[in-house]
Amino acid sequence: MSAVSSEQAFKSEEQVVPVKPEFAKSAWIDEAKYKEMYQQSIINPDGFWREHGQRIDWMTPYTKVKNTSFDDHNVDIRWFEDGTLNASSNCLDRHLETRGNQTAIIWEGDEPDQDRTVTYKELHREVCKFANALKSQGVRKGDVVTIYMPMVVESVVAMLACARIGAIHAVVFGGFSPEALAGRILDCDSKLIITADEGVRGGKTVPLKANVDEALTHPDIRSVERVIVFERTGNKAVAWHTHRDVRWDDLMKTASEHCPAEEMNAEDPLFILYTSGSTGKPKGVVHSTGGYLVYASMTHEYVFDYKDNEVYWCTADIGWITGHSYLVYGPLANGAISLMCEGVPNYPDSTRVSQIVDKHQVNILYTAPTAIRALMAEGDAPVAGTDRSSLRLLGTVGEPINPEAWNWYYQTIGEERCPIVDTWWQTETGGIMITPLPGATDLKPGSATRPFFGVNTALVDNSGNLIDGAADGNLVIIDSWPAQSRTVYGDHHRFIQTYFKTFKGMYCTGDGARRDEDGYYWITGRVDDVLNVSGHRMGTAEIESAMVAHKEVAEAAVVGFPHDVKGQGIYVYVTLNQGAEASEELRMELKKWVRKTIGPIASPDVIQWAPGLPKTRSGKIMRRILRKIAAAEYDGLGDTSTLADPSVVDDLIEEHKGIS
Ligand code: 6R9
Repeated sequence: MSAVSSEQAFKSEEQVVPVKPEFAKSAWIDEAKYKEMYQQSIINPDGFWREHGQRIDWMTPYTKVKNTSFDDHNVDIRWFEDGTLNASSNCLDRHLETRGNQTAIIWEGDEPDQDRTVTYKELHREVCKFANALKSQGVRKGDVVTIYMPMVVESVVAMLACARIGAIHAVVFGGFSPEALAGRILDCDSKLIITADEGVRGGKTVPLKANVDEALTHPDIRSVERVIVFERTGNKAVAWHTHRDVRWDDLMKTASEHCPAEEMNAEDPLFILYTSGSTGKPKGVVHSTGGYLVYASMTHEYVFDYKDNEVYWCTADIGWITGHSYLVYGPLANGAISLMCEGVPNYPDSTRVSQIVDKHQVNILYTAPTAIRALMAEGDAPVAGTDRSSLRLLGTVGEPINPEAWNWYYQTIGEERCPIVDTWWQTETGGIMITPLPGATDLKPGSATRPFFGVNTALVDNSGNLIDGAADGNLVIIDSWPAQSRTVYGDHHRFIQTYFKTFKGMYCTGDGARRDEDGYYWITGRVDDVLNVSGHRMGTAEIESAMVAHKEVAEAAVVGFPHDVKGQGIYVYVTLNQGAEASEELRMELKKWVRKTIGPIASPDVIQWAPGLPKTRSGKIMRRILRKIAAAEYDGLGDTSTLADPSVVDDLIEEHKGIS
């Protein structure tokens, strides 16, 4: 389901915003160059990446480039497999001579009067010290370290310090609940957790350390030996376990500034990042060191047309892939100035984003449609009294952007001066896959446009047959690209099942898309049971299993519905146990229950009581019907005659009318 109705998409297809000639003149890539390089990248991927792999520093240069197989019996993906390198030295050491005193990170706090800048030299020193601190706590090459941190510079230090000594980081978004955190710690067996006493966001504190403590009461977690705690707020009430907890500052006081970077193979894992799928527990997506870094840095430079000394701001949290690739690894590998903001776009008020742009003279802004829509709801207020003339380029990611939001972003924030790159990609793809290049691609609001270099996109029908020309279909990728995820942590079988079995020999994205006459892609949203709420991926199965774990709930079915700000909202149909009373109190309690089990991002928007759910005679819930009812599209429910009891549909419609 997509927030963009087909009518909007149709209208917007007529709107074309051509490349601005003055932009194309100074851009890295113009249309002729795009065509030539794209051709070359698809016809001869080995030659193309042999050349572009050299954009980063290798300790041992690779002689082999591409060695990949999508054969569903034996999926095996290797890039630059005999090369060695270190990701942290690519993000730090190699810049010291040329730009050691240049800012690497501008940190903007939750409150407007708090900020900090860190140069490459300073960041290098911090990372080396913390890498030694990790070693002193017994962390070794290949160990997994869980990072559960707020948006502070130390989170980046922690990630790069892991990379420096060859430990694999697994960042867990600070908005996840203790239970969700525990599940992830268990899955990757991490020895050590890095956290903060509390996080600060939008004027509120987040009890990170207390959440870690609670997570670690899980009876099956035995791997964790240490918890390193960074002091963000200094709240003295935070509990302390002397046998296990260590202060960040105490470790840093004595740590040496010298820490040689570990020599890693290109295929050694750099990190694990958990993401939701359509079934079961979240998957630990594993990314490599070499291919990932080449691709993250190349996309960052070309998609954002990044030039030296520009201030680049990606608003994503480091707990998501966008934070990994486009706040940390891509920009820092390119020696960029990366702005990191602790807060939210509308705190203290809706001018915050524009204020930050002016304050730090931001040139490139990369954010999510949900943030744009939230600001758009305030009209012109978000730009009141601000200038924003430093902005040169805008970007979006995370979900389809509806043309209204696109146009508001373009006109109100960018004053029709800045191209917008609508970037489609996934946790599993590691980097941007379908996107305009701002000096090459004419824009169409709502379309992610064309594939990046080396990305061989295609559409297939439900039987896996390739479809040519202008058409609708399932979006697949035919051949490997360097930043592709290599496996699901500890479960290669699941990796193959999830991505390579649906359409044999191709990577299945799980997204539907339409390709128009110009070859532009329009992502229509997930075709599986994954929701996209405010740009966050969530499995319906995950929310359903949280629901049924409540003692009053017999059955639950979760669907998405169009939501003005979030793109999709969470709609839950609940069948209660015999004797339970369908009260307002219980509704509130169930919402709280899901927040507690998974985290605030999974909080249901609507809970509808459902004495019965529409099921086929074989017992399968017909989600298609539930989606229609949730969207108040009562006509066009399709054929309901196959239902075991068609009358439940009328009851659900009546109940829905009562709610809305
Ligand atoms: C980077 C990221 C991936 C899913 C993806 C798709 C949706 C992301 C999009 C987009 C339309 C865009 N998505 N970018 N849909 N246009 N520009 O978001 O990764 O959290 O794994 O989500 O998000 O449905 O499959 P992730």
